[in-house]
Amino acid sequence: MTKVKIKKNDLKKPKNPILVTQPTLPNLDEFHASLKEIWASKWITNKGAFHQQFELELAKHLGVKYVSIFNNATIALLTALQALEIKGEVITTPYSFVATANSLMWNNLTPVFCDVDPIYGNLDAAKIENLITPNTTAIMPVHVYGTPCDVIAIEQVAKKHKLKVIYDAAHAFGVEVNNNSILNYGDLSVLSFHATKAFNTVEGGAIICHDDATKEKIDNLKNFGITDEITVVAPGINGKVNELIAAYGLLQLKTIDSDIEKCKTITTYYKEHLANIEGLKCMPDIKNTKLNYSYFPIFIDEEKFGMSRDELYFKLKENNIFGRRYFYPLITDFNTYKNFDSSNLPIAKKIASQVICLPIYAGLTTAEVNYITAIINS
Ligand code: T4K
Repeated sequence: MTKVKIKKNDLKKPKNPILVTQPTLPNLDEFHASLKEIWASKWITNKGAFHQQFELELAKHLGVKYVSIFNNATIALLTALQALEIKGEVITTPYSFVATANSLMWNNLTPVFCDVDPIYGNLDAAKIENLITPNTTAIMPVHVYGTPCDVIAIEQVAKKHKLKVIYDAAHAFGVEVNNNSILNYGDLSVLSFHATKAFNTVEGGAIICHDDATKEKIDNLKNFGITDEITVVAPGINGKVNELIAAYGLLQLKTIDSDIEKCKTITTYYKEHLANIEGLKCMPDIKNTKLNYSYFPIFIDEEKFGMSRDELYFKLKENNIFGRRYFYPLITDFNTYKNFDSSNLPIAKKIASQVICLPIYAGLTTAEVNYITAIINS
């Protein structure tokens, strides 16, 4: 095996910490111009002009029919479940951010945790059917790191058992398979626009749906369930987005494509410079798929690598590199979820013990990526 050659200069410790991610912010002058408009109109929230324009432009950009923007993805997930009137048990993944399972608990639903595939960490579609009971009503998979789930296999099992599918697509902004948005699969998909995501509106999220009746229902639910001045049709929530954030989001659409391109270049660089390291695996490329490259997970096999995942994680920290162990611990390892069955999750347990997400964001410099890979190689 040929390892990458390290030059002495590559190992020079940077002055500032290299964080796992860093948001791109819109041009401040342009944002200021939008703020001036908002100040003049005095319309600052509740479906203003920027809000409406942002939803339309997002739908166009993503190649989907309907977008309902939210103040964050967690509230959007709660609302998605409420909109489809999901009851009983929902099959989901333990290998995700805790918000996925929390959204089920907030709706008094029972999460049933299914194991994941060993390469990409997504819900293993072949293992869903075994977990279906008469109380199962839905599946909530996650396109973890923005890698598409096996949407066709999930659709087949859902159709067969008349289950709804709600994708937690928090990581999947702009992801496409065969030139079709991944958000067009399932009954609903939920995006996150948190500061740490590929596309950010500081905090934010969206539900993607495929018909106008569902869009209207979701819009009502995010506005307390109010349909007109004297009517409340359901115990909705406040999931609204204000005009400042909608204006910020509109500007973000200008730079998202070039940001994704930059992250793609960094991914290629990482893959080249971390190839041929015994016991370190990167995620393989996937054919006909457009990713957003907002995460770069590596998986450490302690025996072959000669160091445990945690040893490497802390070694990187000592060297000013702040990767993150997304998604460790597994959701089922949190105290809140200790009572749910986790006996059949060997793959999820294994990858959660091996993963480190390395820093990746549009502003990460070649010198920084060089330094990170040199430290790992050394
Ligand atoms: N479903 C999934 C699968 C998710 O991953 C998430 C969120 C959700 C649902 C829920 O979406 P939201 O309701 O949040 O829209 C972060 C995020 O807070 C969270 O949104 C995200 N997933 C999760 C994977 O990661 P932390 O605890 O890692 O964030 P924090 O504050 O440690 O930030 C990480 C790094 O990002 C920092 O080291 C530096 C950088 N950073 C962060 C912020 C907030 C910045 O440079 N600037 C910033 O403003 O949870």
